[in-house]
Amino acid sequence: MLVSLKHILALGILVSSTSALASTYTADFSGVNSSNTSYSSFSYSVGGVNMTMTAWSDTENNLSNNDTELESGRLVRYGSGWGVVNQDESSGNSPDHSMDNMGNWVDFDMILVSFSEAVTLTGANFSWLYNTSQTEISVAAISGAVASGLGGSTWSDVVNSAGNMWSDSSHVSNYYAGINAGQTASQYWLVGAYNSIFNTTFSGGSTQNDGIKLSSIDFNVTSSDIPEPQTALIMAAGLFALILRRRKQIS
Ligand SMILES: [Ca+2]
Ligand SMILES: [Ca+2]
Ligand SMILES: [Ca+2]
Ligand SMILES: [Ca+2]
Repeated sequence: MLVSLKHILALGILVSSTSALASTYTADFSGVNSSNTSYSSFSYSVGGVNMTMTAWSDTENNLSNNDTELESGRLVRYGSGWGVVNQDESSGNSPDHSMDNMGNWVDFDMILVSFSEAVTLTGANFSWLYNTSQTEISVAAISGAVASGLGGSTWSDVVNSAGNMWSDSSHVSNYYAGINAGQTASQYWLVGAYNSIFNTTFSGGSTQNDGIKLSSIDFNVTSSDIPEPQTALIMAAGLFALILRRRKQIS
């Protein structure tokens, strides 16, 4: 067996370049066969990453436009996507049973996705849209403290808290919205109907016409288990030393 230094170095470079890539996953909810079933929370798992989803909307206090504090709602399956039925809505009404910002009271529905490890959301797909040309979504990466304190907070509190790691909005085109969170990784993500309070770079969205049903989420995991380039090179050097020693022993 001829193993040259060149081969070992090539192996090292291959390992190091592979390890720099994040693992990409799609949480595809379209296969969840539970149409018209409502949940206070729903757990899902893909590629060893677990996630728990809950629904939130600013519906606390009176039935009015002044009900700005958050309380939990219901996740409801319609067809192959998730809608949100908040405390001021009834499940039979469309588009209220979607994840929306429409209705008598301007309540902004969002889903909190709690992951078992830090991830970076990169996109979301929708199985249904109220409006195919003017739909936007808002997304935020938040700390665990903010996630566990949503009840009684306002969306403004969430955006302005120190635990807001990243937030912005994006257009939905062909039932897909890209999420450009860069390198931001978090265990806790909010995804929901467009709310301009989350805008950072985004502008041009329109509210009170957004209703969506979430069918899948794309995310990256940059695992600490993946060897760093330096580690890979040290491993390659160790392997080279081992082979040299064996060749010496043979000769
Ligand atoms: Ca709703
Ligand atoms: Ca509504
Ligand atoms: Ca409200
Ligand atoms: Ca809109």
